[in-house]
Amino acid sequence: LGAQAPTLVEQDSRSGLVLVKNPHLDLMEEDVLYHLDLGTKTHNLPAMFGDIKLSPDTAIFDFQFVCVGGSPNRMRAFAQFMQRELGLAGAGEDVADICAGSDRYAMYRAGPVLSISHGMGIPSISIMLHELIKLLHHAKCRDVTIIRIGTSGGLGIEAGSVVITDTAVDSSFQPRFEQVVLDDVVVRSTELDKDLAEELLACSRDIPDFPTLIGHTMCTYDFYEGQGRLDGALCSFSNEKKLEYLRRAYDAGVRNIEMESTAFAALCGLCGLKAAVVCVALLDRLEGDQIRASHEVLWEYQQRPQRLIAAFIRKRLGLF
Ligand code: R2B
Ligand code: URA
Repeated sequence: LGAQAPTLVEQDSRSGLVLVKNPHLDLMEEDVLYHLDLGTKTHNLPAMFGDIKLSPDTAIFDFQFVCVGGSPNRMRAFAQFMQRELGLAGAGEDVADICAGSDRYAMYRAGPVLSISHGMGIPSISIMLHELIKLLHHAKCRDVTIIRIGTSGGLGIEAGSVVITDTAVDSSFQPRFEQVVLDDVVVRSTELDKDLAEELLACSRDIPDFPTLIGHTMCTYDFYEGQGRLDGALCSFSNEKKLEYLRRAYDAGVRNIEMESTAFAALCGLCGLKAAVVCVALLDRLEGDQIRASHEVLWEYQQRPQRLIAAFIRKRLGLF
């Protein structure tokens, strides 16, 4: 799978730099990151995104954490939460949207943490990731760890559980992502970083208030028919067929279902970025299709991946 696919970009294993392996980019005088409203001529990307100091007394941290998630508001709240968690100057104040000139995506920075929204579905996250990876390359960022924090439908697990993905699989439970390139279908591997998943699971043991587990995550192209829901505008299958499919998914190791993980794993993997997917389950799909929990309950569920990632980042930075 991955070995046959062309490597477009990769993080250099010695320098830790993100290297863009697209020969065309070198020939371009300027790179406009259109959907982020950033560019190599209009912005000083190394100054905006380079190494940072947490405080005047601490060393420069030569690594960055990039966190991505679907909703712009949630990713702003996450940046504010990280500002407080890391004791950064300006904690409690509003954070500025680095992509304010574009209403496609929102991006916030809290010290060594970049928090970016990616919208819903594979096409939306793919566009964002191409531009984000080029941004990390232009800014000369090193040793980047990238984590998707999101929501999902659980499979045979309690609502509110947090799933750390070991492998992202497609609707046939295969660890692959198919990208159409010109008129070819290129198959890419969706393997994620196993050590990172274990490190995250170890962090979860310090947070006893919700269950956290490692499992496969199924990624679909649709929320309704694509996830076997009976409550869309169209439905051509019975409740029995739906449950038979979801039980097969469970038996194949799938513990949650969402809409971005295969593309995220494939792109980040080819780029050599260490990547993880951490999603809370909003419901158990073996019990129903509609998300009926109150706003308060859903809001608290969505904090859970954020709390786990905050614990992980604090630990990595030596701030216990
Ligand atoms: C999880 O939640 C969204 C759909 O409600 C989608 O972006 C996903 O992956
Ligand atoms: N997101 C999904 O993609 N599916 C769900 O069931 C819930 C959230």
